[in-house]
Amino acid sequence: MSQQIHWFPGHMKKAQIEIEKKVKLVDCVIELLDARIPLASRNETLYKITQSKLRLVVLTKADLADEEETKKWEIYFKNGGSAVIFADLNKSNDIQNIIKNVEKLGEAKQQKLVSKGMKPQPIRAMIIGIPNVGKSTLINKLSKRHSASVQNKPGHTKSQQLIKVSNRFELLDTPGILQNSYEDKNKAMLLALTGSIKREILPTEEVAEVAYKYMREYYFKNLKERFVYLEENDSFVDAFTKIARSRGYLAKGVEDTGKAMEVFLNELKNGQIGRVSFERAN
Ligand SMILES: Nc1nc2c(ncn2[C@@H]2O[C@H](COP(=O)(O)OP(=O)(O)OP(=O)(O)O)[C@@H](O)[C@H]2O)c(=O)[nH]1
Ligand SMILES: [Mg+2]
Repeated sequence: MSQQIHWFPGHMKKAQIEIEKKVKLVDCVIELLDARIPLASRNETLYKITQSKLRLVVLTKADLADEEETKKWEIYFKNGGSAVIFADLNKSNDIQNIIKNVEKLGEAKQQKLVSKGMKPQPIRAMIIGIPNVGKSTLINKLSKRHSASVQNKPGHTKSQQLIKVSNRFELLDTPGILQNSYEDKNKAMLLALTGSIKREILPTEEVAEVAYKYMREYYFKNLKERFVYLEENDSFVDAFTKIARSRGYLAKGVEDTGKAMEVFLNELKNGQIGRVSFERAN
């Protein structure tokens, strides 16, 4: 596990410099983390740049994560001193909850201004997060103007914009940023599993093996529900041979396990193999 993964496109380096400048303009950061991998989806560089700001941690894609684990993660972040909520960004209640929590963080600023006889100012927030955690989705929902483009691909957003959410809440959009190297290959693996780095960066077979063994250990029920013919002691090779056979993926008459792995990883990423958390809270 000593191999390092380098993936840091030029526009991301530029964005990091941009964020360093813009962070001075905001009171608060809304840090989006993927609820399925709350630790691996935190960008430490971003975290450090924004450390002095008010922070709302939002565990996104909670609809795809294991509810029990998410509850534990919520406690974990609370214990670390952050305001934290989990959200399905496609649910309007959850969006309202985000707005409510950001406005709550802004109350102290408002009261301070009012007590000095000044006009209350909106809290200015910026969204931070690695690619694919839902930044554009959240901006779209908050602005209701569908001004930020949303796409299920890492590194899609490349520019920044300012959006007025309410009289009490202004928002600065920022693109996703990744660390330039991963000493921990497992972390890169987790980011590939959830779609925050391109999967081609790691060999499909390696990612599929890790994912399958993890699922077999923690979520065999989910596996069994989708692939009824799997048994708990199936080896990695046996399992994907069975999946390929059952789905009719054949190459020259032989089970195409590579195709089965690709499909498996896609279904896993999209929640078709049930709710899964890839990092455990304890
Ligand atoms: N199930 C689920 N899907 C979500 C949620 N939030 C976002 N998505 C989906 O995740 C994908 C990525 O969302 P984006 O909003 O484009 O993510 P982003 O952070 O802007 O990504 P970059 O622009 O690449 O940095 C899209 O397909 C969204 O529909 C969520 O809470 N639950
Ligand atoms: Mg985006």
